[in-house]
Amino acid sequence: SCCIPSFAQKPVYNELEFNVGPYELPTLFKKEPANKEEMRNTWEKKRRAYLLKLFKDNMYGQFPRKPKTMRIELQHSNPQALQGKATSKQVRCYFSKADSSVYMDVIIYIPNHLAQPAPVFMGLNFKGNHTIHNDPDIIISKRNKDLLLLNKDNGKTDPNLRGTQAERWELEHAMAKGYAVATAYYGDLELDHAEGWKQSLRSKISKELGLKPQDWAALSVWAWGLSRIVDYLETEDRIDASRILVTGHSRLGKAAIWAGANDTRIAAVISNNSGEGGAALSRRWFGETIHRINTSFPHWFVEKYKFYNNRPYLLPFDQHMLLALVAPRPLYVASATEDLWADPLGEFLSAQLTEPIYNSYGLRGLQGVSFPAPDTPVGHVVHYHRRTGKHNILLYDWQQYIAFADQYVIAKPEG
Ligand code: GTR
Repeated sequence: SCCIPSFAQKPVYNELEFNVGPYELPTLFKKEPANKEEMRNTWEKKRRAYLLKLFKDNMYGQFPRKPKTMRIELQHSNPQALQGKATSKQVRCYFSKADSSVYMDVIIYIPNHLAQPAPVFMGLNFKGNHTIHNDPDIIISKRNKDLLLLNKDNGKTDPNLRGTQAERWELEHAMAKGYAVATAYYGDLELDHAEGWKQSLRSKISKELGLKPQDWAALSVWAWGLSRIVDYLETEDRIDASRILVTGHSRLGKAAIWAGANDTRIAAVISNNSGEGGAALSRRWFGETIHRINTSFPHWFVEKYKFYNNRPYLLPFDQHMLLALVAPRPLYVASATEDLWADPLGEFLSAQLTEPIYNSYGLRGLQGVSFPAPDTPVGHVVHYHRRTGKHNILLYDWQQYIAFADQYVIAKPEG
């Protein structure tokens, strides 16, 4: 038709604002509610569940319940970890009674100086628990070795190096600020390659959960794992389970948002450089595109999502609607200046477009804010920043997330 841009002719990757062209986003509601009260009502009673279903059916796949036979076993604990500043605990979550190979190892650090239960940052890690710090107590992930042996890690995995991802976790900083940190290796849930699902819990326990392996996809499996970490955190006396923040970088940021959308026990969502398939608008043809992501990572989304490769305009949603599923809980979206692949402007606009839903709860997000200069956090219950530098999660990012958590998750003020 006259108004539908011909996406088929567009490059599968674009870094020129000029090439974005016009696009029209679907609206949060089919029929604009008459007032805030009606909006909030419709959102809670109908629209939210409907959108969640659309995201499941067309993009991420199903998000099953907790397995009935899940059990948690303590593997190791150290009350004097990190030079006495924290207590560490390592637990193994078994998901199936019948198959003991289906498990996820969770490590948690809880600050020792707190008189009350700790709020907690929870997120998956890329390379194994032993890479988040050089703490010699951390059990080395065996599955991470599997990935190396399979030669499917693109040279990124070194199972022998402790602490190689420490700058992405900043444990000491979190402890000093009074936050616990909980993480698990995402490969425990599903190894990140096209055939990973065959060895993963997707092929082993889908049936127990009433699904077929192809009813969900890797991002849903990772997100579901985050919900299982929540199950564990709810059993920890020294954790304040009403203050669980989910965080994630890049593909794990996509998983973090999807977990937060599904699991309302999660008190706040932090998306670090999640980009395409995460916070960034899909119709805005900038950086990575649906076509490109489905080609490089065919296992991340359900088969049906490939239909939208060159037809994002036919999607019944866009990613601002995913972010809106986090409302009214605090939401932080962050980009990096050199990370054009993740489309910083598309991430900002998407976060800003959640505003009507937050407003209907009497809260303020990114209303009236323009795309900020680098290293300038903006907003209220919805926050945004664009760190100077590359695609990564660094101390600067953590500092902003912790300040945000202090203000909106601990103090919980209005708007
Ligand atoms: C890229 C992918 C992005 C992002 C990133 C990451 O290759 O295209 O969508 O997920 O990987 O996870 O670091």
